[in-house]
Amino acid sequence: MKSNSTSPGVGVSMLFGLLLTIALLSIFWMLWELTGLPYPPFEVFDRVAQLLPGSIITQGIDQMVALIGKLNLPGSTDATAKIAEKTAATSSYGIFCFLFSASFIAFSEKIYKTWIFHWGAAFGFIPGLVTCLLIHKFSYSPFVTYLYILLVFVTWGKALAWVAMKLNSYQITRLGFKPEISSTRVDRRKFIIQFGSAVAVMSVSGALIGKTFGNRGKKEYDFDERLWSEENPLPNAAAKVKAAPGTRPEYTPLVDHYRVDINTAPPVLMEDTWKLRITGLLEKPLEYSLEDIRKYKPLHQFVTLSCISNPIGGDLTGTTRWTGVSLKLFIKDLDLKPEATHLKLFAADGFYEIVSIKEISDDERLMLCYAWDGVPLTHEHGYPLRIYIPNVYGMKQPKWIEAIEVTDRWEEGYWVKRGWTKTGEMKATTVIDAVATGKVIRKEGNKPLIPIGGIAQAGARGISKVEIKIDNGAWHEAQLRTPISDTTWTIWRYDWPFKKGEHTFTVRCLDKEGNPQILEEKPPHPTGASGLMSMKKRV
Ligand SMILES: Nc1nc2c(c(=O)[nH]1)N[C@H]1C(S)=C(S)[C@@H](COP(=O)(O)O)O[C@H]1N2
Ligand SMILES: [Mo]
Repeated sequence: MKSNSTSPGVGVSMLFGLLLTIALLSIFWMLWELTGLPYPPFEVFDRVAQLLPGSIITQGIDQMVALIGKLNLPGSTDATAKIAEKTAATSSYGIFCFLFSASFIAFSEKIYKTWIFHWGAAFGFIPGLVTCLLIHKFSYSPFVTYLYILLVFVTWGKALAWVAMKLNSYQITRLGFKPEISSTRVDRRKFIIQFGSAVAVMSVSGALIGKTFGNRGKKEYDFDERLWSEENPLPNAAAKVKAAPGTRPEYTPLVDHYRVDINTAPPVLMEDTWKLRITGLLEKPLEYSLEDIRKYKPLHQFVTLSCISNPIGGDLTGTTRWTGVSLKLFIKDLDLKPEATHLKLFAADGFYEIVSIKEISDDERLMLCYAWDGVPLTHEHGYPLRIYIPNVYGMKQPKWIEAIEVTDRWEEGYWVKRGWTKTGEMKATTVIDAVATGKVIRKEGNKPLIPIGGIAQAGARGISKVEIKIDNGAWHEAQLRTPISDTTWTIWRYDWPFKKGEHTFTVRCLDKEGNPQILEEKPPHPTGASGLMSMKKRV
């Protein structure tokens, strides 16, 4: 049969490839919002990032944090980084699907003359399979998840075939795959407009439906209990030294706590199906529900958590009240074998870390934590269970823990394996949050003073001294506010008898063990940023 169809050219193929890709992604997006089924671009992006060598990822993170700092974008570093990740994930996955669908359409006339719907289904199956192989976080069972993805992709492949057929002006028969030239040639322009509008309507309404009805398996945690901080004063409420105006809140509002992890979208675990499985060197494997863990005497601790990627003066640090069970108490019930020395904690996103049992026995503060600020952890922050380890950066402290293996050896954790510090001990840092030029203090007969203030922290070592230098003058000791606890940051202030003009302010601190802050300027990789914060301001 001689074909007198006009096979779709490159431009038309690209246009339809794009439209079909938009349609595909908007269906995935909507169903993700509605049900919590995976949105493949995020999952594949995260998995590929995990499989790449650590150095590339580390550089990527460093550069992203640095770039966000430089661009001075509104909003917090972590939120901006997540938006950048989402955009990168969706566009790279989109490009893959686009190349795939556009080439299918472009070559449809030559290759897929017969059985085009079967070809389409087979073509859809391939990216579907690749996606399934890369997905590793499951809010539903793997079977349901794979079935869903393959189904969507096979249907998409058939839609590809249908479009190719229309564009080739093939006749659509009842069987649907007969490559005869239709007597009525498809008016391409009309088809483009119709199809384009259909996709536009579909993706806009899909996004709206998702936003309106979506709970993504309880994405946003609706706090049905009151936050602890709304009902209770902080333990140091009566402390004499008050923060200088403009200092960050001493207790971070829960919604503002920074978020850092390897997931574009956090794993969504459900209390009904979640269990903490404990295996390895114990008399017999055990399983705990969240309720079982909540039965232990709760331990409440005020904690400042910091990310090792936080540059000096950055916002990847926050303070809240953590509630959980002391690991020292918890492991008493595990019947550990005598040779047991370490716990390997596994998280739902593929993250893992190793904690020594000696450390647990020596320090009751290490805990498995299920609540922040009096309410269950949010999905972003590790629901249902995370660990707290004093004095180390967040990189050592898994969220979304679902299994513990009792072992007899130390191992490298997720980030250690990727070239970061083995110990992750927090470095002492001092930050200037405010030079409150608008809040001059005038006391009768005295020089007017400008309050300057910020935070200093040294993990669980505490801060014994903060000093500030203006221009090249002497170091002045700042006043320290009693911290909320031994494991939080300390607020400092210095009321400065100012001189007008432009000045440079530099701060440093001493931890309670007497170690001065490290002066050498270093980037976060591989052991955490060091150096003094310096800032210029016109007064
Ligand atoms: N499962 C899991 N836990 C994790 C991470 C992660 O990627 N996956 N990131 C860690 C890092 S690097 C930090 S800084 C803290 C941040 O905790 P937050 O997001 O609750 O502030 O979580 C830690 N725990
Ligand atoms: Mo981190």
